[in-house]
Amino acid sequence: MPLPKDFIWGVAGASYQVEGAWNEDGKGPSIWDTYTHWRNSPVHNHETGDVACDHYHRYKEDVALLKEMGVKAYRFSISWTRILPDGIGSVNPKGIEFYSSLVDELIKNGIEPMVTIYHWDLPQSIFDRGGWLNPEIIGWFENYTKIVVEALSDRVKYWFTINEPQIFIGLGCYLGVMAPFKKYTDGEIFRMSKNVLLAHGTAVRTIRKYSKQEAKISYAPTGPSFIPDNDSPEAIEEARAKTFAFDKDGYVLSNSWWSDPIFLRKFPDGAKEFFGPDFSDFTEEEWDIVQSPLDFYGMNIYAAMRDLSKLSAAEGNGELTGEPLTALKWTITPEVLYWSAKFMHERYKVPVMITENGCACTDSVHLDGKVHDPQRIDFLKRYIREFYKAGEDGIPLIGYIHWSFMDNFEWAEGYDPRFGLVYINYQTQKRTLKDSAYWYKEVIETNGESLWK
Ligand code: PNW
Repeated sequence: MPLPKDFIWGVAGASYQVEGAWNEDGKGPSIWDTYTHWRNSPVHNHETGDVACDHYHRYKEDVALLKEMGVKAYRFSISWTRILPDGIGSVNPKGIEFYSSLVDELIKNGIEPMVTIYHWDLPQSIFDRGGWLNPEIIGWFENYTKIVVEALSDRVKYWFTINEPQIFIGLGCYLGVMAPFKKYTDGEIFRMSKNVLLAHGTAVRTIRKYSKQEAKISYAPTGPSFIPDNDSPEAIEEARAKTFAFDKDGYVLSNSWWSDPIFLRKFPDGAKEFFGPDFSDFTEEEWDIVQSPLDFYGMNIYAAMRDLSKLSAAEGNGELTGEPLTALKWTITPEVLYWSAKFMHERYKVPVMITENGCACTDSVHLDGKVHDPQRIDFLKRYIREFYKAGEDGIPLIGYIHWSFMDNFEWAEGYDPRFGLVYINYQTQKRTLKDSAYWYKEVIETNGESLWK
């Protein structure tokens, strides 16, 4: 059976991207609040998450939509500054109340809540104290995690510590194209990375210690995934090697930079030499924390990387001429779900869950009042079939979580890219299920069998 009977079909979102209510009921500011309000904000059209999908006020309506779609799980993130307005110090009861009510509503409707503790909305006051560069953040994150686990773990079983360190450190602090839109040196990125890894591991231990039920824990990394050019063992080996390469120019975006420490108790080969005097190893005690066992491997995955050196036709950005692209111009490469599931499982030896996958399309409400999105249906059918094939090859697969539940604030790109199965009219907040939502419903009902018709 390629997909087990209890395979988890879900959808995802994240606090800053959907909630709105940015300063309501005692919520403190995060770096995304600060930088989107900045007069030099680099975000598309100076858009902000102030209102977003107004999910904070409409969560009951939204859970009803999840139910209508038949999803089994909803992956959402907690806003640190709703719980702790200053990141540390006193707890905001209204923040706890919101997430507790959301969890109740999900459970009442038979939907498994899955919590991401950190999806990039760092408290501004913690950023002011040095953010991820300050080792005290490990204890602050531990304290925040403990509060959330104590409040929700009687009903929440699935936890993700952090979402995509590749992006919040890599794109946020290395390339500087996401909040805090700042470029740090390699030495600083090295220290930040160690703090992130220790905060992650400490959070895993905190969840295990305080959870009121047996928890299932992972994190949700992304990273450059390569697919073989052909079926030969050499091509497969090459793709595998590139997927885990410590790339000097893009190490912070890589898979191995984050997952080798967590699963293999080591920095990737080449790291020590690259950082030189900036390198300092973890102590054995710290390695124990970083390597705290996880129950499965979460993968946020959208497109395969290309080997630029092999693309004679390619100039610049390395796309093949006329290659199929999504509305964000990400390449459509379905096999990436097959190969990544295989490569990650072989290396890290745990079952695999797709924690994000999907595409941006230029959706609109058609004259008949519906949102027809055949491109998304075709995209998903191709991608999920490949994941299914990995199951047929014996890779243990435990879930597929689509990004995203509804259209939302796509970070620096603002509201243009629409990733949702639910269309949002941002002027009226009217929600409309897209054709793909009904298509997904059938995939869920048949546990994937309808993918093949
Ligand atoms: C993920 N890339 O981010 C995030 O987890 C989501 O919050 C986001 O909305 C979603 O994917 C769609 O972008 C990524 O440049 C951002 O390769 C950028 C990349 C990958 C993932």
